[in-house]
Amino acid sequence: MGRILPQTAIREAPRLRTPPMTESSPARTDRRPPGRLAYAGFGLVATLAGVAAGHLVASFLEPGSSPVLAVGSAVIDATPTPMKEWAIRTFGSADKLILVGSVMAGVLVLAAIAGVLTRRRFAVGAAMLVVLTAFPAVAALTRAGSTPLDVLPSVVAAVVGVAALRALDLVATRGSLRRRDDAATGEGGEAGEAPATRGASRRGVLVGSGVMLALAAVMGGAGRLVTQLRGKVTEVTFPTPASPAPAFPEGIEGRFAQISPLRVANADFYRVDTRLDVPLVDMEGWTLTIDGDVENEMTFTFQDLLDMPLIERDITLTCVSNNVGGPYVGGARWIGVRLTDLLDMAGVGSKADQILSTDFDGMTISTPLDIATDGRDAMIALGMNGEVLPREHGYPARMIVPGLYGFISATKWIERITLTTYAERTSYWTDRDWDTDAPIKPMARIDTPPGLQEIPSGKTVIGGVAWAQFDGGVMKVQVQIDGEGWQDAELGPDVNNVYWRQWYYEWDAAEGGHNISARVVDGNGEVQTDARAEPFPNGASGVQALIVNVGA
Ligand SMILES: Nc1nc2c(c(=O)[nH]1)N[C@H]1C(S)=C(S)[C@@H](COP(=O)(O)O)O[C@H]1N2
Ligand SMILES: [Mo]
Repeated sequence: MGRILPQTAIREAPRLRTPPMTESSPARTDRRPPGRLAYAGFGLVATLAGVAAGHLVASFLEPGSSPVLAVGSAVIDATPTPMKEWAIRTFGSADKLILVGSVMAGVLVLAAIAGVLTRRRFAVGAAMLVVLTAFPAVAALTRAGSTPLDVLPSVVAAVVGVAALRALDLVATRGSLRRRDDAATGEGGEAGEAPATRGASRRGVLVGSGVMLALAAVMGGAGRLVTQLRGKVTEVTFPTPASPAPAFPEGIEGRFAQISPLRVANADFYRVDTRLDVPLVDMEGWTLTIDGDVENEMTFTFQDLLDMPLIERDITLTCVSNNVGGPYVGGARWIGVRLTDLLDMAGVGSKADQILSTDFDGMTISTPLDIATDGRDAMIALGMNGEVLPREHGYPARMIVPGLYGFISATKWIERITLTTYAERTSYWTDRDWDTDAPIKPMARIDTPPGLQEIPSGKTVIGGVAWAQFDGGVMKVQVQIDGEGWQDAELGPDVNNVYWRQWYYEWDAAEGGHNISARVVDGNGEVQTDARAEPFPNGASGVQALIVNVGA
């Protein structure tokens, strides 16, 4: 800054248009050295190439150490709770996509600036690229459970990015040793007509950029493929459980297709966690350790757990971030080992009041010990709906505690259970001010009719799912139309009192706008509260209200 640069004759050179080139023209060069815009493009292309190379390398090591994912994860961890809530509320399950997109957009803007800086002085632009890749390196290294190797993808990204930038710069300035002097005059290189020797091969630049973009796409795609191939799980045939679940009843989704299926298929099950990638934990080599305030520290392999008496249970899992009427809830059949069987083998000491579970990556979840051991079927689940857990849902093992929101109970990719106290240790979400004890609040959800969409008048069905874990389960679901009296809905089959229940209400819809609400009444006759609460800090409450437009 502040350096006054001498003007050169180039700046005042007459503006001659380059004559149109023909295919046979020997001088197939555009003689103007590329301008800022072109260099911004070089920055983008080089950065994309670097990021893609880093992504590919990461796919062979730890996919989460891929530069963009590492930065994204760091952003997630650093995001204050209210903003996270806002993102989940505003973007729903697309929140992660939007996060990664924003990170990428930010990176590309900086990459373009780095490219423009390169035009004047290569070292400056290159240095900026290196600084840019230092962020993911630091992010990857500071992640819980990271290894020094996690820095490699960022290093590769930096090296490939700078090399690509250099290559594009060289192609652009081929034959010119003085270009940078010209460029240093400011606008000169852009507006002026340079002698042929300084000319850049526009075709060379375009071809070079195109090749690099193609390489970036191939590397990015290959990285995805490698991760997918590595994502294959080891199939397991589960032995007959010592304590099987009763036969599963047929839901009413066959009659009313808009109502959620009684059992949600693994591929359709909601997913909520702090990760941007799908963790690749191997069943081979995986162990579960129980330590802390116990008589015997114990470690189990997957086979050890499979050899224990297994329990099979139908349990509805719910997320504390679920809004009234929201999608983060689902019922499935879980198979695994009773948590208290494991705790009994380890021998819990007298001080502990918290089960602190840790996942493969060091992420922690705390569960109240008294609740997890009060007789409910808390379990280390090894299977979901008859198959091993999908990677998204915790393969090879996770905790499930009926009646508690997932954030204080449902640790996926679990590797350690530490018996400790709330005074001594805190966990990921409680560090972010969420409550330590949060039973799932009873709620009815309307799945049909869809809100904000016109339905034809006449006979129709209002329906959905409802849950009131413990508290005697779902006794009734009631529907209210246009503020009139609450009417009892018909209930689907009763699975158990920790499982959701389908419901429907036949309605003769008259033309016009209507206001529809639904609420659950639990087994103790307790009516779902209509007091509105946000998800933070212990779960949303309130009665869902829907406006339905009925056409002619
Ligand atoms: N390791 C790990 N386990 C986790 C989480 C997480 O972020 N990391 N999220 C929890 C939350 S908030 C919920 S609601 C459930 C969701 O489980 P699902 O994704 O299988 O539906 O997992 C829980 N277990
Ligand atoms: Mo959650």
